[in-house]
Amino acid sequence: MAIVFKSDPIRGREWARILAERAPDLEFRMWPDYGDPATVRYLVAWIPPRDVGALFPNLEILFSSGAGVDQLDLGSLPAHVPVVRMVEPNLVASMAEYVAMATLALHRNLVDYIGFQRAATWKEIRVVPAPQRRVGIMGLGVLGIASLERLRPFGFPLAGWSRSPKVIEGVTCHAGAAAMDAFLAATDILVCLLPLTSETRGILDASTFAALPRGAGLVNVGRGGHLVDADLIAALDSGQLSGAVIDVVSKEPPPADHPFWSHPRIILTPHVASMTQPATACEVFLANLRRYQQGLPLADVVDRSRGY
Ligand code: NDP
Ligand code: OXD
Repeated sequence: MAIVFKSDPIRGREWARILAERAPDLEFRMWPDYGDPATVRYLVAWIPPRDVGALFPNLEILFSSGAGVDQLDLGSLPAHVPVVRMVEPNLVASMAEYVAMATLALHRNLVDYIGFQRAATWKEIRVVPAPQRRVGIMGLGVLGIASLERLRPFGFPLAGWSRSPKVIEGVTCHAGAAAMDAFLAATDILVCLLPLTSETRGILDASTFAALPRGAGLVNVGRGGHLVDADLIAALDSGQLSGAVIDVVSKEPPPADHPFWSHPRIILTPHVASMTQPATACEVFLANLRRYQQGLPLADVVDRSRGY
């Protein structure tokens, strides 16, 4: 039974070592050395090969090596092959940690203080108590909920927005397009943790920014395609937004002349909010595979009709 790994090769070598110990029945092959394609049953990939169904005619499951699946062209994948996304404890924990870091950076005016330091200016900004800073998360999935839990001890009023209604203790939950403006109007720091779909592409645009209170902050850890870059720059330059922490951009890395590199009110990180860790990813992968091999339903299967 062969599994092909087509993602970061450094972490792939760790997968190979762990699976050799834990699952000797699986023959691990690293892309592009996939051997006899007819023997490949499972594929772990960030971007699968083109025409994967023709290349691996006996493929049974495609595992995304990340939590997001927008990088897969879901429509082009064989309809009978389930797509499983990566939900593993370290990936979830590191996202919650990053969201807490970014929220605190905006809350405690780090964007301003970095500028003041560069200008050798000793200047204080009055501290806003956390109970007066409302944090709203778009996307109440695995990562959105974990991030809210991590933020809870700081005392921010917390809110969230999702497609279907949710009840989360201590979080004001809004659902659906009709509720978006009310959610935004009561959000001082907006965090995007949505999947990128045809419904959410470009959702962080001028109209969304205009619906936020003046001076709000933005954290985008979803995907670059959620954000209309020029609208962010305009909102920052006009003061409608006071700062942004951006982890994902449409083209990664962005070109040298991209305004995010040098904008004084943007903190940019290179898509590192969260990372799949081989040890815990292998555990989750194996548990899921063993369930499947026993005829039980797979966990974390992507709903292709929703796109996430
Ligand atoms: P989930 O699938 O668990 O949750 C997605 C959430 O978004 C759900 O609450 C869903 O609503 C909501 N949603 C989807 N579409 C809409 C819509 N049209 N309107 C309102 N809400 C919507 O995803 P995860 O939490 O696991 O991951 C979220 C995203 O985070 C990933 O897709 C990926 O893009 C990004 N990510 C970024 C990383 C980074 O390092 N920067 C790392 C990992 C992931 P409902 O609950 O009603 O279905
Ligand atoms: C993911 C990512 O989706 O790293 O897991 O972006």
